[in-house]
This record gives sequence, structure tokens and C-alpha cells, in this order.
Amino acid sequence: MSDVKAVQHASHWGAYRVLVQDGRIVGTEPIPEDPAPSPIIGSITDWVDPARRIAQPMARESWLEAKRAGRPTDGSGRGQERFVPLSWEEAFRLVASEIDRVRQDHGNDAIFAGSYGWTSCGRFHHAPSQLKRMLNLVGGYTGHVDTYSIAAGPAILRHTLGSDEACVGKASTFDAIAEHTQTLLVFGALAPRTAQNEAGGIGAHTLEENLKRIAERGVRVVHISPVKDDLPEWVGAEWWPIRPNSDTALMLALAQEIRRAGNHDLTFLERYTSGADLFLDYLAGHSDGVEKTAEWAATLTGLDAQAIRDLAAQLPATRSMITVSWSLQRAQHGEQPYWAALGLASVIGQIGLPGGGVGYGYGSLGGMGAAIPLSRSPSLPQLTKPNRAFIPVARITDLLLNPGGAFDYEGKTYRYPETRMVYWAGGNPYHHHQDLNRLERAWARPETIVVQDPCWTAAALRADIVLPATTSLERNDIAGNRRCDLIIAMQKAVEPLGEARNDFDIFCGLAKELGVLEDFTEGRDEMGWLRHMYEKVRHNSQERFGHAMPDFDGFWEAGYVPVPTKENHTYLEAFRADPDASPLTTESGRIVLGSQLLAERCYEDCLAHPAWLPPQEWLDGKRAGFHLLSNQPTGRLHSQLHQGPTSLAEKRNGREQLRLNPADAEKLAIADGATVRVWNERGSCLATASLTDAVTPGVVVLPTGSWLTYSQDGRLELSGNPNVLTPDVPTSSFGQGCAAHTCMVQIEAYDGPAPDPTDYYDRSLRQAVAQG
Ligand SMILES: Nc1nc2c(c(=O)[nH]1)N[C@H]1C(S)=C(S)[C@@H](COP(=O)(O)OP(=O)(O)OC[C@H]3O[C@@H](n4cnc5c(=O)[nH]c(N)nc54)[C@H](O)[C@@H]3O)O[C@H]1N2
Ligand SMILES: Nc1nc2c(c(=O)[nH]1)N[C@H]1C(S)=C(S)[C@@H](COP(=O)(O)OP(=O)(O)OC[C@H]3O[C@@H](n4cnc5c(=O)[nH]c(N)nc54)[C@H](O)[C@@H]3O)O[C@H]1N2
Ligand SMILES: [Mo]
Repeated sequence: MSDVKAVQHASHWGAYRVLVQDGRIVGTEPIPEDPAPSPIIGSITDWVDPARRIAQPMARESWLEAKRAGRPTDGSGRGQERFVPLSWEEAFRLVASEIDRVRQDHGNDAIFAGSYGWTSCGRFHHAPSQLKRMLNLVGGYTGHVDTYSIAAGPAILRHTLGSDEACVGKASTFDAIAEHTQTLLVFGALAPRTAQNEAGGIGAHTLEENLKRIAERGVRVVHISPVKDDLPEWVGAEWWPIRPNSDTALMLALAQEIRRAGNHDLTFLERYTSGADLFLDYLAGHSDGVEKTAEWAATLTGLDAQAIRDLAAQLPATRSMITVSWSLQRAQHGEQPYWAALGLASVIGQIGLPGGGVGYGYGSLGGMGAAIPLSRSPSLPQLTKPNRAFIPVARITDLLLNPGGAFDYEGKTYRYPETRMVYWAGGNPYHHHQDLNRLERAWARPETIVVQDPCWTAAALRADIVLPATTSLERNDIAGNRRCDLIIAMQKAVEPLGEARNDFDIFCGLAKELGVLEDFTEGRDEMGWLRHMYEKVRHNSQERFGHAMPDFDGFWEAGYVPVPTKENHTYLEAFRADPDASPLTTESGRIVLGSQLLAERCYEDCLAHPAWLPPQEWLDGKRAGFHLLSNQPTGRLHSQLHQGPTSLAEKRNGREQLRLNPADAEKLAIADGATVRVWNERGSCLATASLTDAVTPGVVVLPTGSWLTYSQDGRLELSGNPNVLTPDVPTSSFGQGCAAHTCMVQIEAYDGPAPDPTDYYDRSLRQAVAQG
């Protein structure tokens, strides 16, 4: 046995060393500087488990026959037929010839390569960036805007604050809140669970350190959420178990009660906002005849009217900060809680003061609220996109079902192109999209679907050509992004599995077939690109901030180096100091509380001011059932490392756990640990019931990310995947975001056949890829 080697690496959940002996991974250890490392690093061995890895390029049988015979291909049989192996040479030829055929016959808009997904945290082999760079050299593709994480939020903030900074990590930093805030209103969560991850990697996980300071300072924390344990118990928060999707009503009522008591900051409203009259008239009920009182909100939210009034008295009297999780805007009318929180903060008048105002997404990712990195981050240039076509990210099914159809986005009207080819690299739409049964119907339409992934995901099983990518463990890369405190070397730990190739090498193979190899590589190989990307960051840090970083070889040897960051940041400080000298880039230069643009558009689902708009389904007392929240899974990132130990530890009887209140379970005669069927008009899945007082009655919680596993007849999902239940509706005509958190379901004890989902998945997989 040779010695154990410690190889520096990183993933979205942190920086760590991979312990390797005789070419095998024998363990992982976090970097010593991380005060709260994520246990998910213990799951990375799942990546090198060959059971669900794609070992070689493969194609769906009848698609390949048609293609080889020069006949048109179609989607019938997609997801049902066998796959047959291909050489890389043929795979490159087939994919490149499809790209060429489609763009020449139908134009580049007919290639959908939005290819949303978290892929690896490496910035160089970043599959969607590589894909887009390559396609930009041959005329472009249809892309996407915004993310599943946040779409409604940034859309409304770009219009009302002039930028989405306040929801992507540039609101006031959490250290400033921990130091100055006296009353902290937490809408949603401040959850170490979600703060484990950060897009592009993270060095130090700091959320808990800041929460400890908040607890020590005796800050009054009011936690407004249907779920209690998404804020650590030791913070000592008051829990207000609000009805899901009703937060806007509470925010509006707090604003109206402040104003009724004459405690609103008129000077702030006049000097720093526009359209406040429209907003205040609505609060008073002048425009719709309903005053937004504490009693009004109590009926909608299930909270106590007197408690709302008391809180309204305290907010302007103390230094008050409002935080709103990303989850609140992943719901129908998700623009509204973001805009209403801004309205409430404006009425309080503390925006731009240390520890005051509003901020979005704290703890939704690990870098949100942490010290703000200043220098540029390493990235692979995607080059200029020659065509404009795009969709709002969560409208993928609509794109495939409605070619030529119109959609609105941020106040303008666009059309969906006709899609002939889909290329997905580094994402899993059969994880992330809502109403997967609807996606399945749309997915049959394109002529060709390519999926490039290390694993036989549900999306890969529904492709025509499957290209096996290596995982980050099998190659060299570099981590660090706009919210990461470090630049981290991701060094190769093990040899590639089977015939898997690095994402860069796969696109080189295609670029060569398409005649653009030189422009694609610019003459650099893997290490050449890493050196080039790192040096750009180093020069930028040195020149703009006088922050010295070692040269590339020094960095690679050290494993990681800090980037310059800003601590104790107060958002909109300069705007508050002088709104004429530092105006916002909104229609008025001020915070928009009444919008001219939206007044002209007359959308029914996004009015000209923040407003209470009930979602299509929620606990309004008119329908039976439970409000389903499909939150992020504790032990993995989305669908990644699904069979790793930290993911399996959260399952029970092999299935995801549906958390529900014991009082609800008793009514339904459901015991803790029992198998339940969860269903609605869109779909049906099994889960294991887990009884807990941390979930308010009427609400159930089922995490995302279990691998989609349909029973034989295709009707029952066996593993507990909530996206067979969630509705595929946009947040509104303005933001068009994902609305997964708006979902009603029925539940019953289940005693029918319930095969083990993992065995079932693996058996179907073996059938699909059996060599014939
Ligand atoms: N119901 C519900 N649904 C949701 C949400 C919700 O709250 N509720 N949240 C949404 C949110 S916020 C998000 S961000 C999405 C996430 O959705 P996705 O980002 O699509 O989910 P992942 O499972 O991270 O998919 C990443 C894929 O990349 C692959 N991969 C990993 N490394 C590599 C690599 O090096 N190369 C290549 N080519 N592939 C690689 C993985 O195997 C995996 O298949 O889900 C959304 N879906
Ligand atoms: N471990 C782990 N961490 C992750 C991820 C992961 O997959 N695994 N994914 C990452 C990604 S891509 C993203 S975008 C972030 C998402 O981060 P978030 O959007 O913050 O996370 P969620 O888990 O969807 O929701 C957080 C909590 O919000 C509350 N909530 C939901 N709906 C409502 C509502 O209507 N009102 C109120 N008041 N509260 C509500 C629930 O308590 C829920 O548990 O997480 C990131 N972090
Ligand atoms: Mo996300």
C-alpha cells in the first residue's frame, strides 16, 4: 500500500482535501479555515461509484437507426427504448451533424441550449459555459434568463431598486446586521441547511457565526415561516407559523398599521421613493375598498392580529431589518413578497442605515450575506451570442409545447422559437422542473435531445445521445465565484471512469467537427486555461485593490488563496446620503413603490404597486388538502450524490421523508414511519411520513432531488419526488419565475405495492443500457 495523498479539491458545498490511496478515494477532510464544513463532502465517493455512471457514449436505438440511414428522427420511444454504445468519433460526428442540420435548415434559434443546471463548481469545465461558448462560434442558440433559484425576485427588484444586487449577495452584509440590528424579521429561513452550498464554491461557512452574535446581543428575532427548524433553536427566535404564500399580506398590514399609528417615515417616502401615494392608497383601501389592517392579515395568514399590531409599533421604534428568503419568490406572485418587503422597509424608513432596511436570500446560499468579494472571479468567456432568442428559465415546457407562442417578460412581449434540438450539459431538468408529467409530454417533441452528464440521471435516460462527462474528481479545475471568499484549486484525484471525457475535451471534439476548434481553444489546453483564468483574477485584485496573490504555480501548490472582500457593508448607504448624486437606475431614480411601467401594462398578476394576490392554490379554506413545500434537501445538492451517505441518511425506508404535523397525521391515521401516497391532479408519489411539531398544521414538507422513479405503469413515483406534484405555472407575466412552492396535495396511508426505489431505478437502468 502506498501513502495516503491529500489532494486539494472543492465543490459547491465547500473546499476540502480528497484522501487518495492507490488510486482510490479513502476519505475527505475539510480545510482547517472553515468553521462549519458541510457533511456533504463525505458523499463524493458516490461520484466514483460506477453503478449509475455513464461508461461510454450511447444512443437510443431507433433514433440511431434513423440517423444512420439518413431518415428524419423523432421523439417517439424516447425514455422507453434501449441505448446502444457508440465510439466517441461517431458520437461527435452525429451530434455535430445534428447541430449543423438544424441550424442550416431551421436557424440557430431552433437549438435550445439554455441548459440550466448546477453541474460542477469548477469554473473551467463548467459544462453550460463550455456549451454556450462552442455554440456561439457557430451562430448561437436559444438560451435562458434568470435561474430556478431566483427569477421573480430579481425581475421586480431590477425595476424597483434598479438592480438585483439586494438579492444576489450585495445587500447589507450579515456582520453589519449582527452588530446593529435590534429587531430582525426573518421571512422564510436563515438555514445552515441551505447555507452549506454556494454556486462555484465557498471557503468559510459563516452563517452560524453571525447568528451566534445575533443571539448573544439579544436581538429580537421574529421567524415567520410554516417551518420552525430552519432557524437554529439557539437563536431564540419567536416562531410565527404563517400560512405558506401569505407573507405579502403580513408585510402590507405591518406597513398599514405603522402608518395608521402615524409612525411612517414621510420624509423617507418623499425623498427616496416614487409612486408611494399609489401604495399608501392601496394600503388604506382607497383603491379596492379593503384596508390592509392587522385583522385583515390575521385572517389570511393565520397569525394573531394583536401580535401584528405590537410588532408594527416596534419596527419603526428600533433598528429593524427585514430578511426574505429566496423561497418566498419561488411561488405564484413571488414578485409581491419581495416588493412588499421593500414597501414595508420604506415606510419604516431605515434603508441605507447600518442594520436597517431589507435584504433578500440571506443563508439561501452560503455566500449570501457574507463579506463581499471585490475582484472579478474566474470564468470561461462565453463569447458574444450572435442571436437573441431566450426563454425565462422555468418556461422550458411552454417553449416546447407552444412554438411561436407569445410570452411577456419584464414588461415586454416575445415569442417562443420552434425547437428542433435540445442540448443539456450539466443540469437535470427531470430534477428541477415543475409538473414533470407535463414536461414528459413536451419532451417528446424535439427531433434530437443530447444530454451530457457523468450519471444516468432521469434526463439522460430520456435523451437520444448521451455523452459521458467526467466528474470534477477526474480532472483539474478552479473554483471561486462572485460570492466566494477564496479561489480554490480543484486538483485531479482519480483517473476518469470508463470512457468518460472532460467537458472541455467533449466540446473540443465537437468544435473540431464543426471547424471551430482553434477559436474554441484559443490554443490553450486545460492547464493553460486554468493559468489564464487565475492570472486575470490575480491582476485584477492587484491593480484595483492592491491585494497581492501568488502566481499560478504558488497558488496551485498552496491549494487556495483568499480574494479581497468587503465586510460591514450597508446597502444603499450612498443613495441615502445623497439620492441626487447617487440615484438608482429605476424609472424615477428612486425606489419604485408605484410603477409607471406596470400601470401601463395592466397585468392582472402584477399590479402597479405591491399587492396581495392570492395564489391559484393555497390554504384558503376553500379546498381540502395540504400545502406542500418542496424545500432543498439537507444531505445533498439537488439531485447530485443522491446515493451518497449524507443523502441516504435523510431518507427512511429508502424514500424521502414527508414531514407533517402529528395532529394532521392523527386525523389521517398515519403513523410515524408509515408509507404515504401524496397526490393531486398532476401526479402522485410515495414518501415516508415523518411526524414533527416543527411543521405547522396544514403544511407538509417534501425535499427535492430524489431520483425520479416511476412504477411500471408510469403513474406512481416511488422515491418521493415532489416535482410530479408541483404546478408548472409562472410567478407572473412580469417575472415568469418558478413557482414550486405553490402546491396543494392530498395524502393517504398507503399499503399497496411499494418496491424499493433504488433497486427499481437500477433495474430499469440495466434494462435500458443492456448491450444487445
Ligand atoms: N419543487 C421544487 N423544484 C425545484 C426547486 C424547489 O425549491 N422546489 N428548486 C429549484 C432550484 S433553486 C434549482 S437551482 C434547481 C436545480 O436543478 P439542477 O441544477 O438541474 O440540479 P442538479 O441536480 O444540481 O443538476 C446538476 C447535474 O449536473 C451533473 N453534473 C455534475 N457534475 C458535472 C460535470 O462535471 N459535467 C457535467 N456535464 N455534468 C455534471 C449532475 O450529475 C446533475 O445531473 O432545482 C429547482 N427545482
Ligand atoms: N443542502 C442544500 N442546500 C442548498 C441546496 C440544496 O439542494 N441542498 N440548493 C441551493 C439552491 S440552488 C438554492 S436556490 C437555495 C434555496 O434556498 P431557499 O429558497 O432559502 O430554500 P428552501 O429550502 O426552498 O426554503 C427555505 C424555507 O423557506 C420556507 N418557506 C417556504 N415557503 C414559504 C412561504 O411561503 N412563506 C414563508 N414565510 N416561508 C416559506 C420554508 O421553511 C423552507 O424550508 O438553497 C441552496 N442550498
Ligand atoms: Mo437554486
